[in-house]
Amino acid sequence: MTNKEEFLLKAYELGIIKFGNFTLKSGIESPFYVDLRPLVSSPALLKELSDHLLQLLKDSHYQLICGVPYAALPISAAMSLESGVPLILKRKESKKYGTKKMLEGIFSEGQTCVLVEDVITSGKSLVETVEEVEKEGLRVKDVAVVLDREQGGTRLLTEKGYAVHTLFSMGEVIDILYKHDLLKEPEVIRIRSFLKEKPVVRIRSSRVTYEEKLKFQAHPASKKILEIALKKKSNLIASLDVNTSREILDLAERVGEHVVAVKLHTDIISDFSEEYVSRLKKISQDKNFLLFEDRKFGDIGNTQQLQFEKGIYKISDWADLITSHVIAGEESLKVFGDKVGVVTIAEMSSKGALTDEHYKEKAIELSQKASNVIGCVAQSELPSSLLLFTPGVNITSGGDSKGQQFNTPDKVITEYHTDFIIVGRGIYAAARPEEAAEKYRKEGWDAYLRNIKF
Ligand code: S5P
Repeated sequence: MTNKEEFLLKAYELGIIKFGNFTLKSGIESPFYVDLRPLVSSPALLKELSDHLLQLLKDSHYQLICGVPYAALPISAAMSLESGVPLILKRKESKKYGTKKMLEGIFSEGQTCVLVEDVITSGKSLVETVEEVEKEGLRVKDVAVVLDREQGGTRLLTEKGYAVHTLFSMGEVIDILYKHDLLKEPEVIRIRSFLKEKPVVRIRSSRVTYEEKLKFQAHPASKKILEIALKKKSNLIASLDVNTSREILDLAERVGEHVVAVKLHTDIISDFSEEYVSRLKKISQDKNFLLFEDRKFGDIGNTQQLQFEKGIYKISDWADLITSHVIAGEESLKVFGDKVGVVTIAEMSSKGALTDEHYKEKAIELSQKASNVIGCVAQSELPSSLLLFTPGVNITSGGDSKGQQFNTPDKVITEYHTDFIIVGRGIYAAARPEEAAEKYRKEGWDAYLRNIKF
């Protein structure tokens, strides 16, 4: 048995590869799942892995080592300790304050840097990382990868002129595990046919289409909003932040045909009544859009439940979607039940918002666990299992005098992969709201189409 084979068997015992049915970040169903993070629990294996990778790079020249966050960070640190080649750290996103640095550590322009990645699939995120490192003035020629899922990534990087050194391909892993009786023949056949049928997941765009998203939605509200989006060719939500029921009903009539949902702040209406609710519901049925109450709940479960079901507004009686903060924890979201689609607030659009990276990560984690959460409000990309709702959208980018920061529809759809743009003043404060809504609908949909074409 080779050293490499021995290493794989020991790593397999740690649980780095699992077989079964898994939904990947991209929404694709995969018969296996690879996660190298358990390796950090075995210093001996981590050291062995770093030796193997350094061996792969023995003919390459490099002055720095950089791991792609997060899984490859301990691997690259071990390689640095073993080889004496200094490490640099790449941030997932540049610091918003202070130095705004993308890379941490000491380096100078023109130095050669090898990139280390745990698993390569389509290669798209790796290409992005390489380009970001190059933007900082470093030269990248070699990329070391522990496992190649054989789904187009190596080819993409090679075509771009990088030398990819992979320790294992998925085919090799299957062979080794089969040889040692750790995989049975039917499983091997299933995996091989998966690798054959889906050789390339997506190499030029990682944007998941609405059709693809629709396939893996479990909640009726997320299914409904995606179905409406496809039917109306719209990813627009109009936020009707006006104070009277007459104005809301009038706006809903005018913009209804262009939108997937109308977002409301019911507590700013001066003349709320049950009659208003039934008229609004009727318009939403006639024009086929959802009612989205932007209540931004943020209390303990018991209070949120009372606010949702009781009082004058009885939100639970009519809202298809609601927003909620996650500040009170997982249990507090359960009180909304499974009928309404909950959209959590992971990141806010206003200047100086406290929803930093750490908060956002926690909010996403919690949202992924909650069965009634269909997506998040955020200003950056989310895992594709959650729908991304982005407010602070206006064709005239800039902001207002109260902290709001605007981005254009094209920017949020292209850069954040936003699923639904939320437009308030851009529509309701326009001279002709129906024309403005049609304009935002078209801009939003065209930007989406541009992004899925490859
Ligand atoms: O972070 C956020 C979250 C929300 S839901 N930033 C926001 O602006 N919103 C809401 O989106 C806000 O309450 C308002 O109803 C709408 C934006 O309106 P606009 O007039 O600024 O487009």
